[in-house]
Amino acid sequence: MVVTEDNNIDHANRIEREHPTKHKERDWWKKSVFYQIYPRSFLDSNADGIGDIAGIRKKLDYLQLLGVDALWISPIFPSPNKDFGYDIQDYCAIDPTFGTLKEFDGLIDDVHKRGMYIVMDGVFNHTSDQHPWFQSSLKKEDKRDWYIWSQTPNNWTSAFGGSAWTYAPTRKKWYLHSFAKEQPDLNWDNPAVEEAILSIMEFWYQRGIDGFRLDVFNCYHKKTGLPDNPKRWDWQGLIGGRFYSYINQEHIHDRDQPELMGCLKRMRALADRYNAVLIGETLDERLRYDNAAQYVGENKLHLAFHFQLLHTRWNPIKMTQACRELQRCFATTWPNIVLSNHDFPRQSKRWGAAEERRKIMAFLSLTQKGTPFIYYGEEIAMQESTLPRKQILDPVGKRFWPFFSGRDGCRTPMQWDESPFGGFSAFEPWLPVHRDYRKRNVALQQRAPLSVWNTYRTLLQLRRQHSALHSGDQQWIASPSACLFYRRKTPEESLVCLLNLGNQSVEIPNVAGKILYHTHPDSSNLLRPYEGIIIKES
Ligand code: TEU
Ligand code: CA
Repeated sequence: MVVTEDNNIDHANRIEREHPTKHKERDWWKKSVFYQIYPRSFLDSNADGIGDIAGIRKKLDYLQLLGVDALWISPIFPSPNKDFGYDIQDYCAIDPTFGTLKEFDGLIDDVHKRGMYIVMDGVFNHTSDQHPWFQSSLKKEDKRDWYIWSQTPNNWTSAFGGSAWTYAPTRKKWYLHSFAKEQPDLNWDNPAVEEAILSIMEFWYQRGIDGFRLDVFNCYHKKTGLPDNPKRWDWQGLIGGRFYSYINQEHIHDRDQPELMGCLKRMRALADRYNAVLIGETLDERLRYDNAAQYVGENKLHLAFHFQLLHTRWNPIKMTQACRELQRCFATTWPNIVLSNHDFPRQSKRWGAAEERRKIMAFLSLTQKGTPFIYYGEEIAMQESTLPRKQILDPVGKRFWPFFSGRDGCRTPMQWDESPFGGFSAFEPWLPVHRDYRKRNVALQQRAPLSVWNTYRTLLQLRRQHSALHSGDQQWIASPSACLFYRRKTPEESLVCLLNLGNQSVEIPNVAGKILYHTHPDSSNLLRPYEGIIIKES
């Protein structure tokens, strides 16, 4: 366990800090726009090439100016970094690379002073193999039943490729890991595990955080008896060999077990005491988002990621369908709109370099009903990096290159300005800054009125000013297939949003009212390719 003096400070200072729920409005998470920070890559304050908490604190003015409301910070807990923080060694401390607990308390306060919120990454399906719990389990000490051990491995496969089982000679048994072998799965059927995790969550709630993003929460429980998963044929399993072994079975026994509902209920009850939000990430290679939707609602999660749109290639018909599907899945709860994160190639790679596509997608994500998530760097349309093999750090990329070169490409340092290393650090960063940083950076885009950055900023301001955009219902209006037309409505106001993802101009429907916003610099009688318009109905 990595413990610094600061991490050891007694909790007296937190008592003097604001009561954790004081600043919060009910349902704050519905109105908020979240911004995901990958902390290693946001801003390095001490020139070691790795982003840190002090760096985030320096950029809070920036985030406030951009106009986001809440931050989700990828893991900052002590970690051997086999999966860059998603392998946690101590849940109640801060990795010294990122700073100290005291600095993190300072970050919480700074965020709250600005009327913003902060959410941590809860990686509770598995720990690091260096976590004292696993070390104790390995030695068959008191935590012996905290992980999943078996005399013989079954056929389950790891999401990172190959068998999900690794042999531990000390116990003469195999342990389960749904991801890397350094990420053993906790045994959630053991009530002591749930109790420990809940108290960790409370530790952070008491320090003032506003919620958790729950990493692969649908993997927590496993079917009793650990039966084999049925085989499934998927042609993609032929490409990339072992990596894709994961998709060649039906994951019916290693995920989505009924015990999960009880667990979520208890997690929610705790979160409610702090008016904290729970945002779940489901693991599902088949992208069945009605599956994610079942975990959202009363006694369950507030939000669950819906990655269908993110996984759709640039095809206006499929993309508009994905939006309808999203609204349908969460019609009685609340949708979440996510276009990028730290696991998938950036939009520029998936959807082409044209900036007008970034702008229309910003429009789509910030004007529909739901809670939007913006991944750092997308507000300047950062490009995906392609790294040579020897620079690949992501374990998935290392293992499966050249079939899959991993996730480093979307995790490169934030491009702040044109100074060396993009203003991210005074020292060579842990991953190289994308070579276009002199042409693409925050400073330049802030000065260019029609930049992607200014499009985000304007839309974020509008969203704040208009309750219909952040809280209204969404009603579909008939539209050509490459377009989405919808009305956002509260008792006070009604806004009609029109957007065209296609490459043909279409007629603008007859709406009585005045234009509140349009993505294009000039107006036209037609809705042009990649154009978005908001009309305030009279
Ligand atoms: O991700 C879940 C996950 O398995 C995929 O998104 C993953 O990136 C893919 O299978 C491999 O390409 C979560 C985290 O977001 C991810 O960063 C972690 O690596 C993973 O869980 C394990 O904690
Ligand atoms: Ca640093």
